[in-house]
Amino acid sequence: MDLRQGIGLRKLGKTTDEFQQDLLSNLYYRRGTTVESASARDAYEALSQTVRDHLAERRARTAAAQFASNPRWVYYLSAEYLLGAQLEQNLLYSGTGDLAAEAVKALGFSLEDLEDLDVEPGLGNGGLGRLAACLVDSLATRDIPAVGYGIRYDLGIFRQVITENGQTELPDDWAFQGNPWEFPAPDDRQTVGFYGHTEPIPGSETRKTWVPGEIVLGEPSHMLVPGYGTETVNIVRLWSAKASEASFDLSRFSAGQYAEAVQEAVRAENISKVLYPDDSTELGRELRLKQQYFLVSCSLRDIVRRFRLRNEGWDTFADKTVIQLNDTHPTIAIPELMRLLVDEYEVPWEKAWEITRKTFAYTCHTLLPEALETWPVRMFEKLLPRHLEIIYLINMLFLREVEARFPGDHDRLRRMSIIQEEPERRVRMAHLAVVGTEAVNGVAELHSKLLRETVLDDFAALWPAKFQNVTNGVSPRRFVKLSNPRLSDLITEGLGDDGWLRDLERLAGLERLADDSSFRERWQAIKRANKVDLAVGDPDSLTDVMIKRFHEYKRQQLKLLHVITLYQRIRQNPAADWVPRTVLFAGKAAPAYHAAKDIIRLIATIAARIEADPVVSPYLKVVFPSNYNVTLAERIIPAADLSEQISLAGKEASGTGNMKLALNGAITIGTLDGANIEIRARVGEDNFFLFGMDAYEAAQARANGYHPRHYYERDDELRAAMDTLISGIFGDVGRRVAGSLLDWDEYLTLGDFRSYLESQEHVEKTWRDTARWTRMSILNTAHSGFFSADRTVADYAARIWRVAPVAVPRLD
Ligand code: F58
Repeated sequence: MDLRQGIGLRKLGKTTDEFQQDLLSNLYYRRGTTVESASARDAYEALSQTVRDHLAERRARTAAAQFASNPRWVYYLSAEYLLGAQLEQNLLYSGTGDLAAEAVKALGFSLEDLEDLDVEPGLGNGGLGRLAACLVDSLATRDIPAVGYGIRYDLGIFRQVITENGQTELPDDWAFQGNPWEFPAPDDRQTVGFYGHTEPIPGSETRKTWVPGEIVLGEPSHMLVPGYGTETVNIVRLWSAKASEASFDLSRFSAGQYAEAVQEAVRAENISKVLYPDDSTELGRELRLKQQYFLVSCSLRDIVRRFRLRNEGWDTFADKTVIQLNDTHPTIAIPELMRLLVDEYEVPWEKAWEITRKTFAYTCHTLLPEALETWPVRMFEKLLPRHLEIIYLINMLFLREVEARFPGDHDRLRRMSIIQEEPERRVRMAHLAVVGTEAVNGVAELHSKLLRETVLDDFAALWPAKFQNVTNGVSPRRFVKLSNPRLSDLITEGLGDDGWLRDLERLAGLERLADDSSFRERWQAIKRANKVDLAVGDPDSLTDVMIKRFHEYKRQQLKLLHVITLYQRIRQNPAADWVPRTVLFAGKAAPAYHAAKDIIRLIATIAARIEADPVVSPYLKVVFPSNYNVTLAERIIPAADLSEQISLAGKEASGTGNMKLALNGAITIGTLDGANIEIRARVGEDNFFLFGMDAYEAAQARANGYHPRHYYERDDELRAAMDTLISGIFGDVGRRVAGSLLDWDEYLTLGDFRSYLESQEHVEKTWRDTARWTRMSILNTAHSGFFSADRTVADYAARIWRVAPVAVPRLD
């Protein structure tokens, strides 16, 4: 029997009866219960295990096929993954949905009941974390041998509760009731060092011994990542920190000081306790740096372990390994690989550096200077003394290279150094990431261009070929098929088959149906039905959604000024023919980001005011559902008519919510920022509501001195909206928000106000012509095929990773 080929595996139920049998066996033998006494949770667990078995069997075959082909592996290193709920996805990807529905019905439950028990692991903040999840999905769908590495935080992104007082945060103990989707792999546990000191190795200039002062264990567990319409099942491997035995102070234990004895152990396990809820602004917390190194050290040792299974020499390491750094959070991997190669495996420094540079690639996700990570040299020195030495050496050799190219240009050396000197010495992680990688990419055309022209211009001058663009994408399975089943069915009917789910450009075939009035009516009826399901407002009103993290650069405050203006217009002229609107905001603010939390609170206050106003409330409603996450996004996106993408141009790296909404037939109102530009280019100018300054105009406006009062004084409606805030009728929070817009506002909100309002008037005019609106909606979907994460992964595979698919043979 050839176990490697999976021939020895138990046959899994492919008929309703067989599936039922498997489910019952899980109920009896794994849950230890009976049909009569099974709770919904028992049924959920047994079902999850049954579905998981189908994927596990494919996983076994995948591992065998991938190992046999000895490919170049893609290792995706990311501090965050927002995977979304697993049950529904895994039912779809394993093709067991119908079997499961029947089987659980016989137990007295519905699939929907059980799906409600499926908790999403919120192991990320926002776009960056969700992108990681979409990319691993597409890697598997494209049959690319890959492993995603991350941290298994005990507490994910906080649960948000919205009241009239704004946002409050509660802990997200997501795995409290267990997580049926993960496989612990304690045998692959790794040991991670921190602190301590280094010692020279006699006879070697570059090698050192690091003697850590603290040892922590990393225990992996993995979640299965199935591809869609293929056999491949990859994994995401998540690390949990565990105390090593050495961290229990045995002398204290035997002296009866139990609490003191375990203190160290508790400290060790805190490393993977909680996800930092920051978005785009960094706090220089040591625990966060510890998390980063913990992820990196465990993952690199695992990667090296996998490489060494084959007994190949280090010469082939980079041919068999590419490590993608999802932003700078895992950048310590660069000095860590150098340390492993030079100190532990005795590879000469030059050789090790060549291997390292060929192994890594770096994706940048921001343009905000304050979001570029730097760490105090002092903290680094204490926590990772050997890594700092290696960084110094990398920097010295790098600066020599710069000096050779630009002799005597001291200012350039200062700007490009990995070490920032003023006002305090810090390690610039983005510089380290550029120096230590073969490729650097931005996440949308404009973003990649601005990286080359501004933030990383000196590096682009030195190494122009290193800089690339890979525009983001999203999973059409999760964000169309699963979230919008009605629309998916109509698309499949319109195109003749469901091939679009693996080849999203085929949506272009819908174009010819945009002029078919009966197709349009069905399209529109689906949007309405989705709004009825969402149940936040009148399904016939224009559903205007702004769903994303709260950040001043994203300008929720601009949307709020629009809402206030609409409120005032309606009050002044209640009898006019108003377009009814439901404005939906959703999103979290970093708990310490007071300005963003003020905006949330102001929205909640104004929503209540409008609700209580009998004159305005028939036409305008503002809703703010709590706890925006992947699951909630999947409900809101299918119901959206209008997609708000209104960041100041030059600030949003890409956006991915913009893509999900366009794919679901929402029409964008947006600036020329991030991927909005590419969306507009594809769906067509006529099917996109454009407003505002472009990135160059915004930069110029800022350089020439932006004067918000200029706009305030010249625009009566703007002044009226601002004056209501200033008057204090919405409390101090209104005053504070208005104040920040009238002072120095980095995001030029008032400067774009009039253009935004005019564009919104254009929206309303268009909305009144239902046939025209629906046509635009269909064309948005039809021309958004480019924004599939499958295309993103194909781009990375061809241009950055240079990897090819490995097909996993089917069983029968
Ligand atoms: C986002 N970044 C970008 N960062 O803002 C967005 O434009 C882009 O579409 C997306 O990445 C994917 O490329 C983002 O989500 C974070 O959440 C970081 C979390 C860790 C601290 C710093 C911000």
